[in-house]
Amino acid sequence: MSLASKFPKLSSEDRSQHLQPLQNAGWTMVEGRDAIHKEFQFKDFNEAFGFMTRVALLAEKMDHHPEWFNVYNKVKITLSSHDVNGLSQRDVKLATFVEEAAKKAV
Ligand code: H2B
Repeated sequence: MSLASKFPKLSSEDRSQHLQPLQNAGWTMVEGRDAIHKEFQFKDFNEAFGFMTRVALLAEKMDHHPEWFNVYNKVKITLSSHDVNGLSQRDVKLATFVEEAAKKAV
């Protein structure tokens, strides 16, 4: 079974149930694209890169990778599922983990 059939594009019901909490936490919809975005700021590069490392390990395990950009202590992250050309439950899972990892950043 393909990933796209296991994790289809989020329905509007999924969106109000799973996307709304992330939007309340500061994730925003990307203009012109079915994707979510958030910018994080850490104390310094070490903290930012530690956070990125923890996210990278889950991303690789999930085979679901963020689009991201880092300068010193800032990390900008965009999540979308390329195979469905939009948001899927894999983005919800990764974004939820990203939130936890950012809270625990040291
Ligand atoms: N990451 C994201 N965000 N979306 C995908 O559809 C995706 C991915 N597909 N990482 C994976 C890798 C695919 O390209 C590889 C070949 O499994």
